[in-house]
Amino acid sequence: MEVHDRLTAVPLAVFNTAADLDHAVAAARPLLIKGLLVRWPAFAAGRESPTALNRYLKSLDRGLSGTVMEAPASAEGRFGYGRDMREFTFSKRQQGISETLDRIERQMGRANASTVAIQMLPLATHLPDFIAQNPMPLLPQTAPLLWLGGRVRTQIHHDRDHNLACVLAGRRRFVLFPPEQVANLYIGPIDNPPPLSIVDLDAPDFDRFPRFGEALKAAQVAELESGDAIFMPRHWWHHVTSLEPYNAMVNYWWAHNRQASKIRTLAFWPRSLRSKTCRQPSEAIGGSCSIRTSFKRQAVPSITYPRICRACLEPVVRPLALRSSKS
Ligand SMILES: O=C(O)CCC(=O)C(=O)O
Repeated sequence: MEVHDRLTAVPLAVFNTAADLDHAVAAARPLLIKGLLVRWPAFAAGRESPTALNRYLKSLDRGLSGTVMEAPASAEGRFGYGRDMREFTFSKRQQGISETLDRIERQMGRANASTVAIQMLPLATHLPDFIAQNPMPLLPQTAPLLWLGGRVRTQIHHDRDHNLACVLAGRRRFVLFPPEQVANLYIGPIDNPPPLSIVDLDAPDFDRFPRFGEALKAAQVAELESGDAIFMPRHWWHHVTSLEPYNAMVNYWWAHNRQASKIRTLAFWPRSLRSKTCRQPSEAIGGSCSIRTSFKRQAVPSITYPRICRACLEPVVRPLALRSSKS
């Protein structure tokens, strides 16, 4: 039995109006919405074949290059930290969208192929006609982003906005953890965004990461087929597995109030740092900080943050530093 087989399912919901989505936001609980996209031409093309969806997307391409991620075959689709937590398993390059779609299709089923993916591509700039042809009445003011690629495994992370993620082709498994599970997820360096968990969800090492078992007790899972969508409230941690050789999704990120969202995000980090202590508080403000993690007792090497992202962390680190210098 695999780890995700033991998890609680994300509850099902029917969304007809923007008000339904507002209720979900207020409840701050994830929901699975089946068949939300069935009227979209992009869904019909995705149902037909990868070639048909690629053909449709290429017909909308305005010729701008976009960010393309690529991980070597040895990473087995895992988009996360490399050996050194300052590096990732994947690289990023600017490339043409149509040529990348062709490349992703060519990689399907090829032995020892690297995993190529378009992630977070703003459709408003790159394929603007997609938006009118595939409208999302639940979020009429929000522009979607495109995620398309092979069997990608996106490591556990969180985002600061609410998310409506909609599968156009293939299948995607989402494993979600409530925000407060941060203490059990073993998050890596926060100055290397987005901070990711260092635990491999597919093969967790419970000797190194004993508290991850607690996180799994609170986790929820949903497997989306083409046409399905998932609502993820902001700050919910998530791991996403693209399950087919070709997978496509659009997502909508939104926050009702950007400023409030930023403040909430800043207020969030002290909770995750609560059980960590700054060894050199004065340096924490200046730029270099070594934060002893709470994992130390479990014989996990402490994570060193070599360069704190000062602008985003100062409001968080300064109170910790002051508290620590008084004691
Ligand atoms: O689909 C993926 O691989 C990642 C998606 C994701 O992280 C998101 O929608 O926030």
